[in-house]
Amino acid sequence: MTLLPLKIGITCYPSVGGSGVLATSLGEELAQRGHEVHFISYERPFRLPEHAPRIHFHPVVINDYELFKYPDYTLPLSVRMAEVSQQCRLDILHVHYAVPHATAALLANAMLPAARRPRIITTVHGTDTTLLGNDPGYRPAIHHALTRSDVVTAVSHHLREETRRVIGYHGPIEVIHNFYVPRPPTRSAAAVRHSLGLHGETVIFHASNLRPVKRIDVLLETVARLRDREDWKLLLLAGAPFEPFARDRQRLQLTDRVIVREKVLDVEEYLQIADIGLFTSDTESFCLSLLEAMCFGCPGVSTRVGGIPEVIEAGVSGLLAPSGDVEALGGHLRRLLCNPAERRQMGAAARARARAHFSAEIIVPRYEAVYRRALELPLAGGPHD
Ligand code: GMT
Repeated sequence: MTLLPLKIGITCYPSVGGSGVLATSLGEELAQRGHEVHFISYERPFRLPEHAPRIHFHPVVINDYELFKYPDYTLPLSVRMAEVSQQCRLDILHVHYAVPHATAALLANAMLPAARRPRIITTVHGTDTTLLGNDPGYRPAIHHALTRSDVVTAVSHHLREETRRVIGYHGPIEVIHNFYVPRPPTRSAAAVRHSLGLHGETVIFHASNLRPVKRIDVLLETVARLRDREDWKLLLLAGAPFEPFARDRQRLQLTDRVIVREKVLDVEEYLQIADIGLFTSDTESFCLSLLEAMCFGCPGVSTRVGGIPEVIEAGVSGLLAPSGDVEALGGHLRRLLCNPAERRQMGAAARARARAHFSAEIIVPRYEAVYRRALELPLAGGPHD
């Protein structure tokens, strides 16, 4: 049976960050599979191609009225969602990161006649549950939004359990892991190494937004444990200013060892020269950056937190250590630095695992199945909403 293509609205944070990257890739993949995709956000997602067939972008205009101490995003977003749903006859509105996107989607549906309401799919990504879910100013709103969504998905089993525990939401949550589609780098590996002043060093790779949960202090302390004679550099792609950590880098005598690049958009340029991924987060629902590194044949050394054990098979595709355990993390790094053969073997296993479990071919059909199932459901809420 041939299934008709769907009209799908996607709302996400457009800036550098795992949930936005995932949502953008999903939209691109859906459009390539024949669906019509409408992104609704305050900015064009940074990885969204300008002229791709069946991809549209609808900006949300936010006015900064003097009478508001804080500009409001939720209401203009909900109005835009309602307009796009009505004009483009959306079947599905898929919101990534619950706050405030899921609430705005519910509000949009309440503004629409019943026949024009898209089904609402909410994907929780991490801190919407683990951080904001612990804030009494947000928790009841998140609980309400999840309860009223047609389908809720989470990016790991761990996040599903946390959403139940922290938010107290006990409805169904489908686990759909992250996926990643690398883009071909535009420069050669040799050109990138040259631009970074690298010679034969092994490259330890880290990319994140440097928020406290990423434990950049632990990351720097870990590499500081490596013996001097080992030939390595840490390449740190920072989605936020590195300046607050510059003193630590100096104190630990790492100035020559740590290369920082801020606000990098073309992450693949650097991933292609990475040898070992290093991730030291206190919590992580999945860790898309770790998967990105795995796709480039890079074994990960990481903390055993959150959903990370669902991504790495410890001892096969990477090595895990307890949260904050600088000694253990440093030991793992040293092991991979000193054993290139083992490193390459684990890297190959990491790449194979990424392909087998976290590729677009595996993950995107799972979202399509969720959409088709949601369309079979009676409209959530009903006309009284
Ligand atoms: O890691 C961040 O702080 C960014 C955050 C986001 O919302 O963009 O990432 C979250 O979503 C990613 C995509 O699902 C996950 O891979 C990250 O693990 C998750 N971050 C946390 O749980 C801290």
